Amino acid sequence: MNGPTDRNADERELAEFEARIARGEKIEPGDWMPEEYRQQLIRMISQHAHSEIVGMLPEGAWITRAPNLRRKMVLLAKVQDEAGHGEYLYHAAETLGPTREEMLDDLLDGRAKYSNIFNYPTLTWADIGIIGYFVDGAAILNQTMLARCSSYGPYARANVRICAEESFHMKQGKEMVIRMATGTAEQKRLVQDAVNRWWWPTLMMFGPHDQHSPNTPQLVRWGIKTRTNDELRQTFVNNLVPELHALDLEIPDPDLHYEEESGNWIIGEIDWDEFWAVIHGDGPCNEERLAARRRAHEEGRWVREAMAAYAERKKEPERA
Ligand code: BYC
Repeated sequence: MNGPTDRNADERELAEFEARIARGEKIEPGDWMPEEYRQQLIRMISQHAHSEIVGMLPEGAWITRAPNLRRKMVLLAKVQDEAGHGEYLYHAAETLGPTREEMLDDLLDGRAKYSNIFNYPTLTWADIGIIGYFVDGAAILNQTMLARCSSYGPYARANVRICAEESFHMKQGKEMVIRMATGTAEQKRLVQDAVNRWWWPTLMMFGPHDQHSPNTPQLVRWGIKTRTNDELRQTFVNNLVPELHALDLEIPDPDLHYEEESGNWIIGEIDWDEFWAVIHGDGPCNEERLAARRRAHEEGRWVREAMAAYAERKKEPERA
């Protein structure tokens, strides 16, 4: 049990830690940090890493069906970038203690969460445009905040690189949506159908309403998040609605309206039952996504074993 002297020392460390955050300093690996801060970061960064590598799957399914070589090359590059984002993020999380193997086991055993959005199917080519435009657009808003403000150095720096690449991803998706929305009647129909299916799940990406978000107060207190789930969601809606109207695309929300006094587009109620079901493993594609990750992990086993054997051999003294 901690005596009064230990408690005073802990309080002094906590006060100094919070003062560093208030001064805008970054916390670096090895610095003193409260255990809850470390655990919150492991939770958030590992979920983010899992989202990147699971997020490769719905788009990866369309690489062989891209309509031309240019689109195929762009999509390949995007999916490869996402693998890279997973790399930066697993490395950032490893600085806090867990190994990559432990984090991957949590994902493959179904214990870890990853973004709700990747549990929906990509039914048509238009979905690839909408993922870039909506999903990467939502991700950029959230990750720009984390890049600028997250108090943990390795996570903030990983997000700087991720955002640079996400901005290219978003632009290629937006360009596809503009081309399809202003193309043939069939292209317009496909893109409208994709908007209808992806609108609500994208809004859920920002997380539950602030009053139902248990983690936000602690994350804001320690400078990991600087804007709440509802604030970011509102900014996203305000940016996107006029753009969709300009493309003559309908938004599947009969309650959507503009509020003069706040200058906000106000959305109808999100189906939170759907959100909670999806993030607890019961969405349209959860089983399929985890099965694909497990298969990839098994199929890559020989590569990991070969690399480990090679590293062992390199340690041996040179044979004459
Ligand atoms: N999906 O207290 P709350 C990408 C969970 S990848 C699933 O508000 P917090 C991309 C939450 O974890 C984008 N679960 O949480 C990749 C918590 O459960 P636990 C991924 C969600 O942390 C490939 C519970 O609900 N981005 O862009 O304050 C291709 C209560 O939530 C979700 C990141 O991961 C969700 N959407 O806020 C293309 C960014 N929302 O853990 C694109 C980093 C909430 O207590 N993460 N939950 O059991 C964050 O910014 C925050 O963690 C969140 C949630 C805003 C997501």
